[in-house]
Amino acid sequence: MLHSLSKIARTALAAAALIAMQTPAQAEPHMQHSPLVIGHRGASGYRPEHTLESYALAIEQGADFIEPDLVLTKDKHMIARHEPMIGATTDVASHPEFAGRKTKRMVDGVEYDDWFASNFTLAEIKTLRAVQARAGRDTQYDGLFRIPTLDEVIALAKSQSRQTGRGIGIYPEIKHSTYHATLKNAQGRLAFGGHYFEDRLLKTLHKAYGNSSCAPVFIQSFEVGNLQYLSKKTHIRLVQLVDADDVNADGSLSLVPPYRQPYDFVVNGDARTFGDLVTEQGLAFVAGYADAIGPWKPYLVKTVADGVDRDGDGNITVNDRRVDGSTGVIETAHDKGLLVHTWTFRNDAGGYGFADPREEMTYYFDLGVDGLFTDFADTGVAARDASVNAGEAGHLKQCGRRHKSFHKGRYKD
Ligand SMILES: [Ca+2]
Ligand SMILES: [Ca+2]
Repeated sequence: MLHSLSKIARTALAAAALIAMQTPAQAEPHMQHSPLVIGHRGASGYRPEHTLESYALAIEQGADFIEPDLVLTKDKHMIARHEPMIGATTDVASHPEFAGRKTKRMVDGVEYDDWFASNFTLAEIKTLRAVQARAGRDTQYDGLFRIPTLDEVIALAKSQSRQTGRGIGIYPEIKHSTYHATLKNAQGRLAFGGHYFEDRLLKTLHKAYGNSSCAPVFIQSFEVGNLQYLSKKTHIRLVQLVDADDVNADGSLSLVPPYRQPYDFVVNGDARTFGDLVTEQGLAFVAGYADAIGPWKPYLVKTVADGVDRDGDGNITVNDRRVDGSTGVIETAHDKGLLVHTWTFRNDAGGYGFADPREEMTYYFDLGVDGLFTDFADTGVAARDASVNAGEAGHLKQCGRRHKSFHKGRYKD
């Protein structure tokens, strides 16, 4: 009897532990099948990018995910910045105590004369304030907001999830993996070393969310080798970003360095370009290690500059381009079991083929993208709500067993 009771108790404990393990995933209401609105650098159309205030506004506007880009400080903390260079997005230039830190350095084959995050401790970074980096946007918040760590972004997403009753996901990007892995300090030794960044990120994410494909997290990168490395170490969903330099008049992509290839391909002598990653063969390759592909939007929708002033404003701009429809990348990616998340949608720039940013985003949602990045989350939410795909059960369950069995690549076992 005692033995039997203790067995029951053990079973109950095991069941309770299982429920406890499953609870975080089950409690994430953002795992609906409606396509996702991802707050690009927060609500960066309205606030200085990559600040807690920018992320909080994106959440308030209805974003499902907030997007911290990550770089490393001298003392190996992950902070939210779009580049290792911090001159354009902070007030560092107005700090005389840091004037001597300005230096020239190569990042992915391009030389920059700037201040670099890895030459600053986190305590020093915290003395800086963010500024609006894009011309034409509101500068009234310049100098007010601090630079957040990833831990602070996670804490915000979790507290806002509780307050709003919506699960707010995070979408961290590992910036310049190869650069960070090979960066040397003043003593000539590796500042961080190979895969320090990836290992540190996983440690933080697994602690915060667990090692699960149902974690409200996507990890993204423009490089390939780091995602392949991560795919062997985590179930958290991975996103292969696909860049280009520009879009040609005929709608084809312009592939000019440093936007021609993933930088680890450049270093390793792999001749494949970003464009090669979205062919049928390329997408099958990506499906072997990633859950989603994140191509720049002209890879998904072909637009042609044919000289017609479609919006009738007297100027020929990218907004006037003729929209020729899907390139087929969305459909092929879905066939390979990949989600498709695309970027970047801005009310104030780059509306290839569209003068109205809401109409542009609705068009992509209607075509079947599973999510998109926008600087203007409020417009993104309105665009999704206007889409035929809003709130419908998607063709892909976004996590869990069905998700795994669906995959022809990464989860085919
Ligand atoms: Ca990013
Ligand atoms: Ca026009």
